[in-house]
Amino acid sequence: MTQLIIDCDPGIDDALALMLAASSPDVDIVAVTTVTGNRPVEIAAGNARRILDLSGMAGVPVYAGAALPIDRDQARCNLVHGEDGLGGVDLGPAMAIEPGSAVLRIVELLTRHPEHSLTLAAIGPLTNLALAERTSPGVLRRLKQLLIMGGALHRRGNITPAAEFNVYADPTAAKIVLEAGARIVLFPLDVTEQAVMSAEWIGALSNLDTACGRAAGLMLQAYAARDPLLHDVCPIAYLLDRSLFQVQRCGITVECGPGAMEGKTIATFIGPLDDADAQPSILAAMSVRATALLDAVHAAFARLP
Ligand SMILES: [Ca+2]
Repeated sequence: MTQLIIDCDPGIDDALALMLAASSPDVDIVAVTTVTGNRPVEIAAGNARRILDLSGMAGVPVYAGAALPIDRDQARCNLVHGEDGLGGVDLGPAMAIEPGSAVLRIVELLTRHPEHSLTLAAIGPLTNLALAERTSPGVLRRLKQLLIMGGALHRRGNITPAAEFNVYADPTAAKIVLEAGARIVLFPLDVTEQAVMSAEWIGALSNLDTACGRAAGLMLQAYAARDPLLHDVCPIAYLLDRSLFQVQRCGITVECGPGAMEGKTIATFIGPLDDADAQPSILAAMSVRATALLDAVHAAFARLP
C-alpha cells in the first residue's frame, strides 16, 4: 500500500490524476494539498474537494497552501483550464476544506510518519514543498519518493520557449525542491508530451456512464482542444505500474534569473539508471508506453463511481 500525499493545482489533468489515485486499491491518499498554479489556490482547493468527493474520497482532507510564489508578489496563473480550472464543468458546490496551512500539514505529516514511509506526488508549482523544506530543512528527504511533474529537458517549454509551466510559475521553489537531496522521480514534458489523448479515448471515458467518467469526458473535451496531454496523470500512473515508463538518472539545475531562460530546467547530465557514481542526481522518466498508459487509465476509471 502506498501512502500518498498529492500536492496539486486542479486543473483538469490534476483532476484526472486525483481520480486515478482514488481508483487504486493500492493507494491510500493521506492528504491533498493545493497551491496557486493554473488558477489561484482557493479555486484549486475547492476543485480538489469536488473531485475527491465525486471519486468516493470524501474522507480525504484537503488543505490550501501558498497563494503566491516564494519570492514574487504576483502569481503566474493561466487560463488553459478555463476560469474555474475545470473547463467550465459544473461539479456543484464544494464542501469546506480543512483549516490550517498545507505547508505546515506537509511538514507535520512527514515528521510524524516514519522516515521513507510517505510518497508525495507534486503536480503543480513547487511552492508548498519549497516552503516546507525552508520551514524544516531536510524534511523532503524523509519521503520514500517524491514524484514531480515539471520541467523540460530536451523539449521546448509549454509556457515560454524555455520553460514548462510548473517550474516557470515558481522557479525558486523548483530549484529548492530539486536540490533538496530527496528521492525524486521527475516527469518532464519529454515524457508527458508522449501521453497524447485521442478524441476516441476521451469518448470512451465519457461512455463509461459513471459520474467520474462523464465528468472526465466533459472536462477533457474542453481541455484537449488546447493541450491533449495527460501531464499530471504520469506520476500517479508510475505509482500504479512503473513498467509503463523508461527512467534515466540525471542532474538538474533550474534557471531562476529573469529573462528568456527563466524557469528552464537544465540537465547537467543524463545517464543510465544504474550510474550510482553520478551525484547529486535524481531520476527522470524520459519515455512512456503511451497506448498501455491510456489503456491503464481507462481501466482504472471503470473502477470509479
Ligand atoms: Ca497541475
